[in-house]
Amino acid sequence: MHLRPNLGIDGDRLWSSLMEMAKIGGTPKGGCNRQALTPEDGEARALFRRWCEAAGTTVRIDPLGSMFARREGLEDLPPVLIGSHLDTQPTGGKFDGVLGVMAGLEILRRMEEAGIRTRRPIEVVNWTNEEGCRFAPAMLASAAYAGVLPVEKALDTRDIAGIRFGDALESIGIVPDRPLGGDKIAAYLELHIEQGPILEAEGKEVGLVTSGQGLFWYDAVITGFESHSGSTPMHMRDDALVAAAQLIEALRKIGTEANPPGTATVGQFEVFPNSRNVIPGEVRMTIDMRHPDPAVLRAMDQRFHETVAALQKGRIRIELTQVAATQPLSFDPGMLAMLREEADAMGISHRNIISGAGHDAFHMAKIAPAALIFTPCAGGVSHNEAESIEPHQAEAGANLLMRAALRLADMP
Ligand code: HGY
Ligand code: MN
Ligand code: MN
Repeated sequence: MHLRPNLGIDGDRLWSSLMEMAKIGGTPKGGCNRQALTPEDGEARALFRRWCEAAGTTVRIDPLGSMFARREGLEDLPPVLIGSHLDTQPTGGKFDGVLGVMAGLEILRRMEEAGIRTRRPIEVVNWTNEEGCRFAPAMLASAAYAGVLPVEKALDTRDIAGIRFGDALESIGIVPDRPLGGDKIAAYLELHIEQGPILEAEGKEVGLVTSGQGLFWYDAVITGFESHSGSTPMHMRDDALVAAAQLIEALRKIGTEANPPGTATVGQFEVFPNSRNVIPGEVRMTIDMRHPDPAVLRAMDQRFHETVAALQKGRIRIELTQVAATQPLSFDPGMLAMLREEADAMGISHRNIISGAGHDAFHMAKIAPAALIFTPCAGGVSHNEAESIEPHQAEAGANLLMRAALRLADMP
């Protein structure tokens, strides 16, 4: 067992890599628009590959484009994976996902320059399409890796413009050279910003995620009957937009009135024919419901379906397609205890926390001992160009991630 020098990451190098990566798809308001499999994502992947290869690792790509930067171990044992994602929301921030991938890269760089070789290999993963904004569901590639989403289904998903995932992969020159999933892994670690206000409000340096909310996603197509806005009497209408508005208000109540409250959101919305003097004949919208308790999430889902049924009057029809059904999950208590020990050894403040957002770690927890570490973020703001963290917060999180990774990678 190596007695490890009290190794710390290079916080300045981590921060400058974050700022460098943020330039790719950078927006005028200081955020990032680097959606999955766009040319910007392709540019970010090329930069990440260059950095990983310069840090002495080999980079392999799986059939869904996820990137695995591997540092060999002393023995050919199942690896420790450190992952997150480089794709962003259309008006995303600089740190959602990117912090975890850059922190993993920093660990590889630090090990290379310190000449550290752990028993087990360590692989840093950039998961394709974690956000789920361009292609649904979110966490698509880690779901396929964990065997909960068939790879063909993933390759056939289409974005709002009808572009197929598999074709988008090819369009940015991705050539897989590694099978999907498959080999056993020893453990999975992820560092991510909290995307909520708790750590900052309590002045805690890191959050140890005990469990994550479940999430149900639906696409809804609401059809009514198009007709003239001026000559159609109110009592003779089947207005798809009015039905959509009633469903949106019902969802707000479903989220608010759950006990304890959950979340319910309509994020994407399209009206057809979208003409000011035509009664809308069709609305396409997305539904995102979440709750940490499986029974309450089921009850929310039940109430949602009852609402949909009740709205189908006259010529109003509502067609639902479920695009995601991730159950609430709890993380491995042994991994949490290890993180607590390492955080205490570092003398950093921490608290247990539930994840409101979904993460690739949710799927990886199904196939290996997994842990998710949160850092504070300003005002809890995320999925917003104003998302921001402090360099010392990134450093503390990355140091805990490295201690955990080195300890796990040296386990017998
Ligand atoms: O939707 C989520 O929670 C994540 O941002 N993909
Ligand atoms: Mn994320
Ligand atoms: Mn996100």
